[in-house]
This record gives sequence, C-alpha cells and structure tokens, in this order.
Amino acid sequence: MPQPPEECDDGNQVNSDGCWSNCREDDGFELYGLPLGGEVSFEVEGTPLSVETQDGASVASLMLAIVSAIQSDPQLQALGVDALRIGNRLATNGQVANVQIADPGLTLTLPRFVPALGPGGLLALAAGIGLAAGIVGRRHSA
Ligand SMILES: [Ca+2]
Repeated sequence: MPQPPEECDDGNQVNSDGCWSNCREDDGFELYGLPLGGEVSFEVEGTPLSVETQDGASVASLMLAIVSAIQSDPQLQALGVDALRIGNRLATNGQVANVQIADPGLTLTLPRFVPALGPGGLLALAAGIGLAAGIVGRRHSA
C-alpha cells in the first residue's frame, strides 16, 4: 500500500514498470518518425529542458540524449529524478509536461493511417471497400 508521499507501491525495486523504486509513478513520452533536425523541449518536475535533434540520427539516439539531459540536470538530481529509454519511449519518475516537438520529421503520436495514404491511397481504399461490399453482396445473394 502506498503511504504518502509515495505515489505507488508495487513491492519491487524495478523501475519503469509503472512504479519506480522510489515509489513514484511512471511518466514520459514516445516519439515517432525520423529526426530532420530541430528541437524537442519539455518540462520535468517544472524544470524546462530541451534537446537538439540531428538530421539522420535515430529516434533511439535522440531518446538517449533526452534521458541524459534529465540525468545530468542538478535540480532533478536533487529531487531524485531518474530516467531511462525503452525503445523510442522515455520513462521517468519525474512528472513530464509541456512536450513540444520542433522537428518536422517527428511526432508525439503515431501518424494516422488514412491521412498518411494521401489522395491516391484514399481512392484505393474506397475502391477496396467497394470491392469488399460487392463480395459481401454477392455472398449474400448466393
Ligand atoms: Ca516497480
């Protein structure tokens, strides 16, 4: 059972499983895409941080830079804030807010399927639905 100021207590010392060893809940964000150059900025426990993104670098290496920005901040160190990278996701026991992506190659959420298809893709999708409806219709009438 969590006892204040604990936020959670899962009875283990494993970090980033929802509850950290210092009884703080997980927070973070995940990035998608390929960096083209720019900046990712965010706040951890109210401390503003920003990391430059490099054209051609992987999201994984960008995430490592974000983790290291958190770990090397003296204010966050004093608060016992730690961070780690899981794939393209940042996991931290600090509270994350105000995530801003200033890189045209990156998004915070997965790109939506339909807009990514473009107009030609939409036509193909519509034709596919029509074809599927036709098959269902024929099956129905048989
Ligand atoms: Ca845990």
